[in-house]
Amino acid sequence: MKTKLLITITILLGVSKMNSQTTHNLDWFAGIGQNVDLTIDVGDTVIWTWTSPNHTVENVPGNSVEVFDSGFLGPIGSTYSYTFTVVGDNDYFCGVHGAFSMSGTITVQNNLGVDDFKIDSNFNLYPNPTNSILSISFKNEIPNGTLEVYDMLGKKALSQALDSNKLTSIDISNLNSGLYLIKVSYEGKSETKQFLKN
Ligand SMILES: [Cu+2]
Repeated sequence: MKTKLLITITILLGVSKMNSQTTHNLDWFAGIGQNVDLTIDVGDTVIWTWTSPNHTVENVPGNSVEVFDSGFLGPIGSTYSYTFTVVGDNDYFCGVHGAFSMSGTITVQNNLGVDDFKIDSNFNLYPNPTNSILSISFKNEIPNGTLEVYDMLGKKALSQALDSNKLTSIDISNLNSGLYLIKVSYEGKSETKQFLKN
């Protein structure tokens, strides 16, 4: 059911291919810093590639919903691959160089399609696709909240405060063409939809 919905909506949006499972690549080297962060969907795979020698990739015990450990790998060009299957945050670091030099967080979210296309959705986007102003209309008044736009790699592209109007809009003219997610958060809830920037 979910797959059919996704396929239908993908065709409607004129996108020829959208994999539900994505592979994300990260370079992994001494001194990369403490913000080697990614936001991914359940079922996505992250591949770390050693671009300097001698590291591990391992979860921070107690600050990670999954347990993973590459073990020590020496040579440049070594890779470690892990597929995330649980929603939540995973802090991780290099056990050789330490968290100060090499660490980050993999945030795992629900797949698209679970909440995005539910019938009792509280907001609508139009026009979609668009290349400049995306309007967002709500069924009910929105007290206070935020509106965030993410690209398909999970990188935040825009964010804006929501006011208490039923209708708001966001200027997306500076975004590159492609698929994006818009996440609306209010009263401790959030809802995500897709739009196409053309
Ligand atoms: Cu290291």
